[in-house]
Amino acid sequence: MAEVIMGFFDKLVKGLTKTRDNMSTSVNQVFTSYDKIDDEFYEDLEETMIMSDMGIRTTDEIITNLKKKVKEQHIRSAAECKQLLMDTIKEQMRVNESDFAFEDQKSVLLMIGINGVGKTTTVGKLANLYRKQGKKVLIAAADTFRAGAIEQLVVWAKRANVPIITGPEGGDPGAVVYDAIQSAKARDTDMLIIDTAGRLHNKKNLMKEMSKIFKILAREYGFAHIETLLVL
Ligand SMILES: Nc1nc2c(ncn2[C@@H]2O[C@H](COP(=O)(O)OP(=O)(O)O)[C@@H](O)[C@H]2O)c(=O)[nH]1
Ligand SMILES: [Mg+2]
Repeated sequence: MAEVIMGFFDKLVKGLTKTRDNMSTSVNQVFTSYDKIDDEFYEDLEETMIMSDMGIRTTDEIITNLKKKVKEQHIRSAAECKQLLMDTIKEQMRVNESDFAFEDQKSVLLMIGINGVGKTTTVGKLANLYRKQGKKVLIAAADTFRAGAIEQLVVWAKRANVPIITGPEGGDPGAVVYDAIQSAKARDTDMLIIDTAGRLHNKKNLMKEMSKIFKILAREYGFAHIETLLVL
């Protein structure tokens, strides 16, 4: 049983390498440290989940749902509560069918996230996936900031057999997006995938650049659905 549970937590945070070990070990520790379910147990669990980067709001929702279930099902031992927690987290993570509706209409995928998280790689993989599904895909290399970023994306575009719009290194990403939109219209593109430079929210000029990209998209390509993908 312990193995199954560990396996579940491992799967849950797969990819979040930093979180994975921390989360599965520490959450399991909470369950083994308490016999009874009391306020202290919930507090400890909540704290552990927040410390594992589950996010305060998500943790709060999960704990609230968990408490409700524990009450309804008259659960008393912490061990029994563990399965309930897993079920609750699973429910919380369920993705709605409508969340992927953008795949069936003219869409823009805007890849954002900090440096080195895998934005460019994801652009390449998604481009390949959608092209294989028979969609007309176009890539825009709007990361003009990092040296080598454009060439890296050109390689991915070639591999995926998808056209790409680039601009000069150090150039205006807004201009690349503008060109890409014109090209997408001319080609009747289904999926325009925009790679952007990694940025932190506290870098003012890079955030300004992002709002400019949004403005251009709204003005020039207003009929397309814009899906922002935050790569973590
Ligand atoms: N292990 C692993 N490495 C990845 C993954 N995605 C990207 N990488 C690697 O992480 C590094 C940064 O990826 P990149 O796509 O350039 O990140 P970006 O800066 O966000 O565009 C590269 O060396 C990639 O090969 C992934 O899913 N798993
Ligand atoms: Mg990149």
